Amino acid sequence: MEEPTYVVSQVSKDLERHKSEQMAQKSEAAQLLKKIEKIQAEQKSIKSHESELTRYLEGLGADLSNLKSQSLNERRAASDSLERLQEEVAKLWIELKIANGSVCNTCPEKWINFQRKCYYFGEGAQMWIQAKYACNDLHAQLVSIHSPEEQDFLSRHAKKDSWTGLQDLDVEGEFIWLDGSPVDYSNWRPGEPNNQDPGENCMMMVGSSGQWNDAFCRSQLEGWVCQQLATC
Ligand SMILES: [Ca+2]
Ligand SMILES: [Ca+2]
Repeated sequence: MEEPTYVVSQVSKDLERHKSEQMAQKSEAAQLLKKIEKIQAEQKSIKSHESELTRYLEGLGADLSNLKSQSLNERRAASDSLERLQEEVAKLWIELKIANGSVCNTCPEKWINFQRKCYYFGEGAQMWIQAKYACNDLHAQLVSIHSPEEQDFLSRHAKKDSWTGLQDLDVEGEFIWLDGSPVDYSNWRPGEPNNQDPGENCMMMVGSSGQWNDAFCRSQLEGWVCQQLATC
């Protein structure tokens, strides 16, 4: 049989060892916890970086699409100005030829020349807006009229009720020509323009007389007259 003192000392030793083992485990656990916290913090920081990066990329994308639409608009504006300039040059060229005494009376086939313009007398049921586009398709515009002589020429050639380029679509009662030329002559039928219901905003030349009437733009007339400048 062992001595009691020995047994006590043995148990005490075991207890000490056990305690120190427990402490080691605790410190190991604490270290692990620290590691986990560190990893969690890193994950958090990565996530926040990720969302920052995403925002940055989205910002870049928006900038890029802004730039694209900006440059598209600029290109459009430039091509509009170029077109206007070309028209101006063409007009000036003709002015110059006239000033030099040249006669500008060349018109495309099926067009009729009078003074400085060529006229196309379109036929077939068209609303005003359709007639406008039909002229545009021919690289022309609905006609504008500026003198009794021009009116007389048109009255002789337009046998049907015909759409022209005079309209007060923007401001009621303020008639303007589509080609931007001044309203310096008129040939209204007595009592016109009367803007009858449901609102008459497009001028037609009456076939029988050539006199003017403001008509309902969506009426289908049988005729329409286009103009372009004669070439030299
Ligand atoms: Ca009107
Ligand atoms: Ca009328």
